[in-house]
Amino acid sequence: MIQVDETLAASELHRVVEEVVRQTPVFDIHTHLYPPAFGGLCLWGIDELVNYHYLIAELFRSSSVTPQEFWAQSKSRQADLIWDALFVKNSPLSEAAAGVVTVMIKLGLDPCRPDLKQAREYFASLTVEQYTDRVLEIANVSDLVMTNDPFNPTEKAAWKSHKDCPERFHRALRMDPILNDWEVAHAAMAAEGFKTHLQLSPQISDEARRFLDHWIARLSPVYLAVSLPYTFKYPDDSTCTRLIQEVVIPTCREHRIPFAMMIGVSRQVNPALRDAGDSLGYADLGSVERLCAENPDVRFLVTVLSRENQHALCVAARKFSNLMPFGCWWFLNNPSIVEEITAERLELLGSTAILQHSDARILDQLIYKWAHARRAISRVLAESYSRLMADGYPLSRKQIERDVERMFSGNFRRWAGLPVSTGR
Ligand code: HDL
Ligand code: ZN
Repeated sequence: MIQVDETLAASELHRVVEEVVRQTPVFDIHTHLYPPAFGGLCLWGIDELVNYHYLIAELFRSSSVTPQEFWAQSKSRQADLIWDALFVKNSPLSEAAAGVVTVMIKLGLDPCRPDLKQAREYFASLTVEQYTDRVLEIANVSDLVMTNDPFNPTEKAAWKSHKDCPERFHRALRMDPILNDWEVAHAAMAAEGFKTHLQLSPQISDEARRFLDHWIARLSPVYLAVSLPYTFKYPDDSTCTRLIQEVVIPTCREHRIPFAMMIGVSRQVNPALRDAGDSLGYADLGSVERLCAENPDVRFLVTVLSRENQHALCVAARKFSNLMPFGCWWFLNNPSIVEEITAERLELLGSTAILQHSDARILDQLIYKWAHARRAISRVLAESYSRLMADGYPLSRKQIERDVERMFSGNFRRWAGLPVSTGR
């Protein structure tokens, strides 16, 4: 007897969608996280969580503290200032503040305390190894991708000393200096013994490729990544264009790994805020279309920082099947915009996009970033299915499970050439 999968009743749709989205493990394809063995690079606990740069930016709107005064304080004193301004004297209404509340409540901590004493005692009782397993379990994250910057001295030292990196912590080779600041990048490579030079030539491009090959052998990255300013144009007469054509694309082609472009940053509009000092701009997506058209055998992962660009990215992905849109990045990772972007992706791309990544910098953030993302995605997905059912479509739970698994992990696994789970 062939198992006929039960057709869902409209009345149970929202409950089933919420349950499937909650129960489906996610492959988090862009984070700034590190495994416990990486020591100080692995950020966790309440003082790091409250010192997220999103909250630092918000502190200066809710207190008279100046950036200069703030940066002069210790990490715990900084956390106290943020806690008092954003969580005691005001309601944690922003997404970043609400996220801290979600984490605390899911860990059984009281988010209404006048200080961080209880939370600090809780984290003091844990090891980072225990906490890492706990967070990944609560967030239902099966795998995550790191951001590995070979130009960061601390990171370089960690890889040279062969720190333990569990398989579920996949690597991404981040190349910002190469494409955005060749003057700095070529000098750093030369200091490592690569025969690079400010003036590009075929020989210099070969040396830059040798540098990437060296780090690909060390990291086995699932993709090459770069964040690009909103002014990014391709092609033009810039060093960036030449390096994409002569170094990055040939490397992706040879190693058969995707090229991830995160486009739209307006770096350091307010340098006094440090990591919190970046803004955004509207980017030229024609540049992405031209790259995809020129390189049909290369797989591209693209996310953009401008809300308006996200719609254009969906249209571009309809034109090029080697273009994979991903995530609701940075200033877009707010429930109202996640719902809008998810709806336009389902309407324009069906289940073929990667709906979200966390961009978590602190381990604890996985708990809230994925709880909030799942809530927004469930709402929109249920709405899409309910329209189908209203037209008489006989939807089953198994279809929902298949669709969510594809958007939460299968699309990326196939894009990165990783084993795809055999399904349920
Ligand atoms: O360039 C990036 O990877 C961005 O995600 C930046 O790290 C940004 O500061 C950030 O944390 N966004 O969430
Ligand atoms: Zn990031």
